[in-house]
Amino acid sequence: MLVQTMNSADNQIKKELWDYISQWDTIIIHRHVRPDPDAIGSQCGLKELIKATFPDKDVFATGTTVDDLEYLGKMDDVPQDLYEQALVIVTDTANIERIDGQNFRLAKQWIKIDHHPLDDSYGEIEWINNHASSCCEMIADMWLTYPEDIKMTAEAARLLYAGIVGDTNRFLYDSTSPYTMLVASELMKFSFSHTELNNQMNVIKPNSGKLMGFALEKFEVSDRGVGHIILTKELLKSLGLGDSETHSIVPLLGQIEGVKVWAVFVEQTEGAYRCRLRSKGSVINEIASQHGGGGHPLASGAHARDNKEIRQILDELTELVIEDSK
Ligand SMILES: [Mn+2]
Repeated sequence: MLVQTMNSADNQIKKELWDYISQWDTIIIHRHVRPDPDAIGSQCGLKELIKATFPDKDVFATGTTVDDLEYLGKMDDVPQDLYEQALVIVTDTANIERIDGQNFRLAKQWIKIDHHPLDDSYGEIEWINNHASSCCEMIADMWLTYPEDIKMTAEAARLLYAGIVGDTNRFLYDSTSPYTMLVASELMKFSFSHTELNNQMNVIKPNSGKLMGFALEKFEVSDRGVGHIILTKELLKSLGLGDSETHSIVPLLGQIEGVKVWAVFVEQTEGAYRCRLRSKGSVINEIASQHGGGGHPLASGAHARDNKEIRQILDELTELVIEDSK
């Protein structure tokens, strides 16, 4: 199979990385807290690829189990003493604090594979490609670059496909490139049901549907096109929802006419908020990093300690939109 990769400059690091992986008998794969399909897909997809290529290796995927994503993969129990002799690989995680499962610190060597702009540097080998739509795209790209060395399976293809669909919001986001489509097309050739997978990814729980209703009704958009909504702990409690179940309203709110940038604030501890920032054009990750967060130019996360900081973030977004419309 001959496929032109988008980033031939990092072919070297892919080779280095796979060679390095091949030297270890025990490999433990971590990913970020509050996982999404890309986190689980890249973690479990990579595990599948390594297991299929090297059946004798012990490969584990570890972290908190998320019931909603169990159709992608279950987490392994990893005895703490295994870490000493193990290689740790972390997928889809920009910051060391966001790694799920702190035992990774017990390992001697770490590898980082990520598509977020370089934030924290950690790991013996770091492979960062912020042109990739998703971490799953990167891992599939590694296979497409060295298809003779890496064995793809239907299950790995399903997992990697899920992460690409998840992180691109079904190939809608700006990060979707022609290469993303090529990778997805190659993965689709394996025998898994993409319709079944899409249906699983589309499922909305009744309470999440109610949250969507609430969000659409209460979402405020300024005449400058800055939208926001605040979800209090009390509201989420009344709907029986946790913070991790609030992500589905984020793309939804961006569909409302006139919205240029938008913020979804979710109350964490009393009066303090986690914030998801999205934009249709203005670059927002600088504002995010000024408020204890960071991320992609058009999709970032931040924190607001109180209502005053919420106001501040919204004011800064308004200034940004005004500046960009000049
Ligand atoms: Mn991702």
